[in-house]
Amino acid sequence: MEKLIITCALTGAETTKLDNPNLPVTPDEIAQSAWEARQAGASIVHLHARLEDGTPTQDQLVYKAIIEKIRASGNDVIVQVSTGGAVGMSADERVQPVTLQPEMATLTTGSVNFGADVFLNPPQDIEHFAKLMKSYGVLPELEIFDAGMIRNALVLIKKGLVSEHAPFDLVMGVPGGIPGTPRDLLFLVESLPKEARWSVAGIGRAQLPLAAMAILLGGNVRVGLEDNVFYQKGVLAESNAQLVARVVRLAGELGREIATPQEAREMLGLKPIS
Ligand code: KMH
Ligand code: ZN
Repeated sequence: MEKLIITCALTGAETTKLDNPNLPVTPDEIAQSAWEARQAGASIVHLHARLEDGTPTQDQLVYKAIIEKIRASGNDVIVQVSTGGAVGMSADERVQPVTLQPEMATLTTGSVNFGADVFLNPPQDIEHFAKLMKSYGVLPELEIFDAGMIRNALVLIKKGLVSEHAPFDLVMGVPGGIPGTPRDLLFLVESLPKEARWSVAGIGRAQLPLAAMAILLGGNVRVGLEDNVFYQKGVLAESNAQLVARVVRLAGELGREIATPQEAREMLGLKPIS
C-alpha cells in the first residue's frame, strides 16, 4: 500500500474555544498547531481563519498571515485552504483564499443540510470555484458530504474543470450528510473511480473508527479539532497533534508507513517546495 497521508483540520469554522479551549484560533496559535501537527506526522494542514473575536472569516489577509507564519516557522507541510468557510457566507467571500495560490483548496461538490443550517453549494458556484482553482494552479480536494456529490465531482472532471488526479475527502457523520458508519464508508469508496486517491474525515465519534478503516483499506486520513474536539468519550483532545499522533500509532501497528509532506507532494502531483 502507498504511504499514509494524514491531513490535520486544525480549526474549522463552527467549533469554538468553549467547545475545546485547545482550539487554535489566532494566526500564531494556528501556525503553532500546524507545527505540532507536522511534527506528529501530518503532511497536510486544512486551514480556516478567524477574526480576533473568534468569528470565522475568509478574508485572504488573515489566511495570508496564517500561511506566512506557518512558513516562517520552517514548516514544510502542505497548505490546504478552506473554500467552505462557514455556513451562510457568500460564494465570493468563501473563494478569496484561492487567490493566494495555496497548494490546495477544498471544493465541496454539492449542498447538504448541516445541523440546523444548510451548507449551500449550487452548481454555478461549484463550477466558479473549480475554474478559479484551475486558473490559479491550486489543486482541489473534492469534499464529499453525501453520495450524490461523487457524481457531481465526476462531472467536473469530465468537463475538464478538475484534474482527474484530484483527491477525494469523504466527510462522514455531519448531521444532515452521510452517516459515519463502516457500511457507508465502503459504499462511498466503491462509488469512486478505481484509481482515485481518497481520505476520510469522520466527524465526532466517527473519527477514530473511520480512520482505522481507511488505514486498512488503503485510503488516507483526516483528523483534527475541526472535525472532533474529543480524544475519547468525555475527554477533550489536548491538541491537534494528539489526534495525529494516535493515527500514526495505529498506522504503525497496521503496517502503513507515514508520508512526509514532500512524499505527499509527489503522490499528489504537487511541485516540491524549496
Ligand atoms: N464549515 C463547513 C460549513 C471546507 O472547509 O471546505 C464547511 C467546511 C468545508 O468546513
Ligand atoms: Zn473545513
